[in-house]
Amino acid sequence: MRFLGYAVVTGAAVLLAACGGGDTSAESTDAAAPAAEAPAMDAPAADAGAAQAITGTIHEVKMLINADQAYVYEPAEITVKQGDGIKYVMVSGGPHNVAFDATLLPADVKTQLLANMPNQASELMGPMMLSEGEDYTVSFAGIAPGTYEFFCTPHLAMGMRGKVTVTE
Ligand SMILES: [Cu+2]
Repeated sequence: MRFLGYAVVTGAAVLLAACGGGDTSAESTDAAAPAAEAPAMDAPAADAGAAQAITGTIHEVKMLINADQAYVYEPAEITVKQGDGIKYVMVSGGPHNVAFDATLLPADVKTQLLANMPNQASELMGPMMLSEGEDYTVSFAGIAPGTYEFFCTPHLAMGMRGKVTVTE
């Protein structure tokens, strides 16, 4: 029985390109910001900014279990330019995913990441990847320069963490 199933759904990032908003730098609107963050858990910031598509390089970060039986992102630290993307690729030792801790992010970065991360399982948490070769791409377009930590939810306790530094 043959099964042509290898071309799994990997193109979610393409959908990000739909809402072309140009330069929506909403950073200097501090005048009218009541900071009354709605506690809505399931509202992915509909009014808070559109996804911005990757305009630069797509970097690859592997997710694997290494020879020391450690769960790692490889590389664990990466520098990208604003507008680049990171394609996280499941290699071994899954399930893995990519999640950001909202409490560690500046508000504007959180808002843009919420918009830029497709298929979130929950806030700022990408879907689980179980099969070798699965991937998940995050756009860092519109993300303010800085260093942001991410982690793998299933392996957080085992130290599976990474850092992305976004430069202009
Ligand atoms: Cu993991």
